[in-house]
Amino acid sequence: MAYSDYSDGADDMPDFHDEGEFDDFLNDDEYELMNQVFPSLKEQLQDYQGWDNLSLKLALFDNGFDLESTLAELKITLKKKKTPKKTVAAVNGTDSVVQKLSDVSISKPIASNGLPDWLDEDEIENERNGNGSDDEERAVQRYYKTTVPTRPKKSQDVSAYIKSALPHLSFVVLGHVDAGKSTLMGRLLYDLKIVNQSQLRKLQRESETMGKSSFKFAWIMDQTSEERERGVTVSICTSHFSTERANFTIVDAPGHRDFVPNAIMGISQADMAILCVDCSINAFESGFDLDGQTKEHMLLASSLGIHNLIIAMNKMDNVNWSQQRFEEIKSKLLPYLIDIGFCKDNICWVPISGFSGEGVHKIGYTDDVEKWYNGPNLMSTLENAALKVSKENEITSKEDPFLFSVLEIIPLKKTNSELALISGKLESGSIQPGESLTIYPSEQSCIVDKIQVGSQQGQSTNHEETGVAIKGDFVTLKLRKAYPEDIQNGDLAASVDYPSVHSAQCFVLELTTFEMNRPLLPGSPFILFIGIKEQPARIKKLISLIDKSSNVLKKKVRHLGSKQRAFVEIELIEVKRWIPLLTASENDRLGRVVLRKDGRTIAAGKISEISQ
Ligand SMILES: Nc1nc2c(ncn2[C@@H]2O[C@H](COP(=O)(O)OP(=O)(O)OP(=O)(O)O)[C@@H](O)[C@H]2O)c(=O)[nH]1
Ligand SMILES: [Mg+2]
Repeated sequence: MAYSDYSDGADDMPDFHDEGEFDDFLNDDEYELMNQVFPSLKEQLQDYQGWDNLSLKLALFDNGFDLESTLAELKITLKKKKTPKKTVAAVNGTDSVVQKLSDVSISKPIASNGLPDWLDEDEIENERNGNGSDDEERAVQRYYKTTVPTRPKKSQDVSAYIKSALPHLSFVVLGHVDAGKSTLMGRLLYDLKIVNQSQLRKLQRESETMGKSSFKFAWIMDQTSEERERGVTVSICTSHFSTERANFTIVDAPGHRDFVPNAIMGISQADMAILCVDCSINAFESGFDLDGQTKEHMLLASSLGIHNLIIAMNKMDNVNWSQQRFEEIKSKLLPYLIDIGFCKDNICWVPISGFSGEGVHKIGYTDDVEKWYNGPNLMSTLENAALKVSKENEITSKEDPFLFSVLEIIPLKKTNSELALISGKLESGSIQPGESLTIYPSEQSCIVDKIQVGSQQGQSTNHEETGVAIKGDFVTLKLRKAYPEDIQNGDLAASVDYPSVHSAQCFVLELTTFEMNRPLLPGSPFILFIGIKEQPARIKKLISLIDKSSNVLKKKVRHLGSKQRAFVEIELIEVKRWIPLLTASENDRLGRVVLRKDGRTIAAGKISEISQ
């Protein structure tokens, strides 16, 4: 039957409520044809408004799937969009528009009493005077991209450095709201004397005044008035500290369901996770069952490439340090963790009370507890984990290319020296002062002048300069020949000869869906979380259903239901600023994404192919 024959019967067609219903109406041949012509039609109508997927598909159907005649017909009826005004300093055709996420605090500043102490004298003078360049908008051609690396100022042997340096571990603290995450981290910083007695007394007085004395340790991490009044963590709080055996970066995440996007940001910065579990009667159950965040946080951690877990079995004081309760929770939690991809040998279970301190660092277990638990306390477990992670890094850091996630841009007043201070995490490889890097998506090549341990903002015991930074380190880079106004949180820096940082609108994901209320269809919109960025996107095409080993099971896919795996083409929408993309085979952590819709995590995926 000729396709035009169908259009004759169009009068008999039912009313379709959505694209999915219409797809179901098509027979297999029509469906195949539709998938061939529909993407081109959509692309050619990008400059037009007033259409949706269903109306385009109906028009194609009416025109016997003929692209040219459908286009001609639609161009008469649809209105042309107004051309958007381009902002200057657009590189790659990218509009430099302030991204939504830059408003979200990713690390709370401690009271800043001046300028970074490692600017040169003349730079400090410029900062104080606000000297420097004019307000002229910068032109595209001022960005300079090179592919020829520069040599370090004082070249150091990276292997020898890795062997001699203390290991560094970053960990995110996850768990259901009120599980005691911030209290536990506050207690840890107090035990480590990063917070002293008089500071804690002050917090105690202030929290008592507000009738919230049980939050005195949590307030070490929860510093905004909103967080203190509500008694919940909202944004992530980063802190750096050192022990004799290792350097650490804490990322305290919020447990409340409204702030899951911030928890995702925290996970994307961490090497491993502590899951804080409230062992009180019924509390574990309400955090674990139904819509509790225990499961969602663990699913996110596993999907975003975290392999090592410490389960902080917290509030054991509330259950009289009962071994039976400890084992009961473990027996419910462990099968779930294994089911979502964690390995039993990579999970440590530590009984603690963050509030009273037993099992954290300074305060030991009572004799009664030692009768059934003889493992290390939380701090020793963290140090062991740091050694394990640094052993893994030893093999990889030296050979791998330099990749760096920008987490903060430290604001400077105007200078005329093309200077930028950026804090972030080394995701791969190493860097030394004197070496060059390119920042994406603005594609500006800069020279690293100095490297400082930790971040300028956030609480830290160590702001020393270093001659080398390696994978896993959190550092602040002082850059020359940089344009900080075109660097944003979530940008990516790579060695100048790194071949493949893309900024594409479409890419292919190897996707795993979770429990969903509605199936995913071509055109289904969602929010894509990638690193510390979030971006509206939609399903462009369901390519094939696959099994656990990524073997193709079925090529023609109309819907994707809960707990299925598929190759899926994704299209970014409402792009305000291009996102630098890497495939999961280029970098396992940076190539992972999470999909959320209506406040729920619906799927996770690895980028397998990026369209040019
Ligand atoms: N009994 C007891 N109470 C605790 C313990 N740890 C925390 N709490 C209490 O639990 C409440 C919540 O503590 P937070 O530290 O704010 O919990 P959180 O997990 O950080 O909460 P969100 O960040 O909002 O998800 C506070 O009243 C704490 O005093 C503990 O070990 N034992
Ligand atoms: Mg908290």
